[in-house]
Parts: sequence; structure tokens; C-alpha cells
Amino acid sequence: MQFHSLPVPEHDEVPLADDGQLESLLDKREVPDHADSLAYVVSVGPPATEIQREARLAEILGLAEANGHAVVGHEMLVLARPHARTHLGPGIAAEVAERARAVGATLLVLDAPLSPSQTRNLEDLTGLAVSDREVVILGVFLRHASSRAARIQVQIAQLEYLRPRIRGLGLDMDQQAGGGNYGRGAGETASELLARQIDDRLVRLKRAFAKVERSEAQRRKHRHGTSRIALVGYTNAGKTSLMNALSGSELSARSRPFETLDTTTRALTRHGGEVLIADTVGFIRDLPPRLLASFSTTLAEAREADLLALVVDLSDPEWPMHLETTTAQLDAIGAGELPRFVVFNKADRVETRPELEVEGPHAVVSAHDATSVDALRERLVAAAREEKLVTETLWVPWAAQRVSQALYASCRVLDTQADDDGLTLTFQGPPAAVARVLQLGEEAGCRR
Ligand SMILES: Nc1nc2c(ncn2[C@@H]2O[C@H](COP(=O)(O)OP(=O)(O)OP(=O)(O)O)[C@@H](O)[C@H]2O)c(=O)[nH]1
Ligand SMILES: [Mg+2]
Repeated sequence: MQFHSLPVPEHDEVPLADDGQLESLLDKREVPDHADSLAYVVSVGPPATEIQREARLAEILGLAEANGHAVVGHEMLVLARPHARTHLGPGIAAEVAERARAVGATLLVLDAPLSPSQTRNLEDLTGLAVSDREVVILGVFLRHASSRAARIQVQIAQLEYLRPRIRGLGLDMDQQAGGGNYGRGAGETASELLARQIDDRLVRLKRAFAKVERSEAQRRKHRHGTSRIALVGYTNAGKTSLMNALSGSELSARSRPFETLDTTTRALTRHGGEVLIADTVGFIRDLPPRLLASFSTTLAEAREADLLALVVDLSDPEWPMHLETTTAQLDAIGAGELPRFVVFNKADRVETRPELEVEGPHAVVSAHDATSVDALRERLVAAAREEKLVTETLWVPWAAQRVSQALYASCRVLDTQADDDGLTLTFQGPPAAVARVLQLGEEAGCRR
């Protein structure tokens, strides 16, 4: 599945919210915060090895802490099949709640996707507040997003998460709610009013997002002529540490999930900036599609790179799963066909190096070891220069949406010219991606 961009109407007469209005929307937290809650964390999943289960538990504990929770207890549950109404099943849910209450917890963090009604049912059954995996990840993103693009994207993801959950907020129990009916239309209930407000905000945010996306694309276009490398990989793999070591920058690198949410670009070569390197947001297992989709702008840097430096934490026993997840998510954002260089990082933490069966170029390094970083820099620069991009021009009839979508997803558009019947696009991309677009174009009546 591909997530190209959010459904923003392209030609929209509604004016953009001015900056002041938009700014007031950006830092709103709508999903429950539960910061400082005493959390009982439950890692739950299908049967897996002990090592996998431990790694998964460590991951959700890291996420809960990054989201500001004080974790007072945790447990691992094996669940072959989720229960329809409560995910855990009423018996297990009651037992878990008892153990959680025994340690004074006020919040149950469940490492699973919960539907709105499952969350509600579990809250009723346990008497505790309940957070699922997505709301925890959203919370971390809300805390760390700092660039305008990232803040808009997180707000959109948050509102889309909230939208189907309005009914569970119990707003309609009290028809007097909502500040004396202010702004409520005739016959409109409080939850309908909230739904309408959310929809309004979504429209405004998506429009602002489209604007940011356009100016970012413009900015990237000006970098034409340079080779670009994007550091991508699972969260906590050491992307930022490598970025710092490779380019001499001082970005914040901490053992905390989603420490980086914004893309930063630096020169990798000492004389002039002909090879640039970008640090990007990390991937994570079961990243809610909504979040992946909303981070498409932040990840545009990865999508448009000449070379992906795919960073893997070799000291994590789950690294093969991390590599798999990253590969799948790169596919989903339309970066599946870019040339890759796999960087196995944190070698200093590994006593016996595992057999590495990887296709294509790779290196084993430590971000903390200058010699291995210097050798890596040299190889990356050489590899990026080798990846020559192909430039093509294609006329696409208006009706052939599919072709322009594929083109925008995998290539960099350098120029566009519209006529009555279609759009002539000059674009640049890796040979495989360009070939695929041309093939699609041929089938859809495009002309070169
Ligand atoms: N021992 C060791 N630790 C490392 C190495 N590289 C990174 N780390 C540590 O791993 C943790 C995560 O590093 P980051 O560079 O922030 O990882 P990241 O991939 O940028 O993570 P996100 O931005 O959250 O996606 C930090 O505590 C680093 O100090 C390494 O080569 N060896
Ligand atoms: Mg980082």
C-alpha cells in the first residue's frame, strides 16, 4: 500500500487560515494526556520467543516513558487471538486490572491497536483509563514535534485519531454541555458539534500542510545538482549519532524513541556541499498507517534521496525485524526502489558478530568510533556519487492521475507546464523508478 499524500483538494477556493489562526491550532492536545499518570504497561501479542517478547516489552516501556508516564508495573501477555469486545477478553482484563490496581496504577497502557469501542469497554470493565499503542506514539510525537511541518502533521494525525472516538467522550449525556450551546446548530448534539469543529480544523490544517509541502518541495528543488543521502531506520538505531559523527553536527541523540522528528540536512563533504546527508524520523513496528501517512512530508527527504543509508542497531536482538519493518515502511512511503547502503551500527556493543546476509553494499560501524565513521563517510560519498539520477520529460493527460501519482511518489519533479489536456512534467529519479513511471505512462497514453 502506498501513502502518497493526505487528501487535500488541489484547487480550493476556501482561503488559507492566516498564520495567527493556524498557530493557535498547532499546540492543542486533544487526545488524553495522562502525563504523570501511574501507568501499568501490558505488552500483549501472539506467541513469540522470549527474546522477542522482552524486546517488545522494552519498546513499549520506552514509549510510555517518552510519553511522560511513570511506569509502576508491567507484564507480558500472550494472546493468540484478540477478543472482539475488549481485546484481552473479560477474564484476563479483570485480572490485569487487579494487578494494576495493586501497584496503584491509574492508567493501563496496552501495546495493541484498540478500536474506540474496545477502549471504552476496557475502561468500563477495569475502572482505569486505557491508552493504546497509537495514542502513546501520538503523545510522544506531540511532545517532540518542533518544526512547523511536523506540528501540523501531528495535529492532523491526532484529530483523525480522535474523530471516530467522539461518541465515547460522553458529551451527549449532558445536552447543556458546550458553553451554553454557543455555536451549536439547531438540533445539533454536543458530539455532532465537536465532530464539525474537528472537521473544520482538519480542513484548515490540511490546507496549511499542502502549503508547507509545496514550499518544502520548492526548497528541495533548488538543491538540484547535489547528491543526497538520507539516514533512515528504526527509531533508536543511531541515525542522529551517525549524522553527528559523519557531519560534525551536534543534534540531540538520546536513548529515547522518536528523539528526532524533524529532518535536518548537512554537508557531508568538507569542500562545498555537493554531497548532503539528512537525518530523518525513525520507523517503528506497527506504526499506525495514519502516522506514517502524515509524516510523508518529513519523509520526503528520504523519498527524494539518491541513496538511503539504512541504519540498523546490530546490538538489538530484534534487528532483523527492525530491518524488515523499515523496508516495508520505506515501500509504503514510495521509497522502496531507492538504492540502499545498509549501515550496521553499534558494533561496539556486540561481542560476537552475527552472520550478515545482506544483499548490496553494507558496512559494520560504531557511531562512537571515529575510524569506522571516517571509512563509512568515504564509502557513502562514493556510493552517492555513483547513483546518477535520470531526467525525463513526460506529457500526462489530466485523466491519467495514476501516472502523476506514481511519478510524484518516486521522482523529483523539476518543472511542470499545463495545457488544456494535460501536464508536461520534467522529472528526475533513480533509473528503476523512472522506468516504472514511463511504463505506466505508456499504458495510460502519456507522451514522451
Ligand atoms: N554504544 C553505542 N551506542 C550508540 C551508537 N550509536 C548510537 N548510540 C546510542 O543509541 C541511542 C540512540 O541514538 P540516536 O542517534 O538518538 O538514535 P536515532 O536513530 O537517531 O533515534 P530516533 O531519532 O529516536 O529515531 C543514544 O543513546 C546513542 O548514544 C553506537 O554506535 N554505539
Ligand atoms: Mg534521531
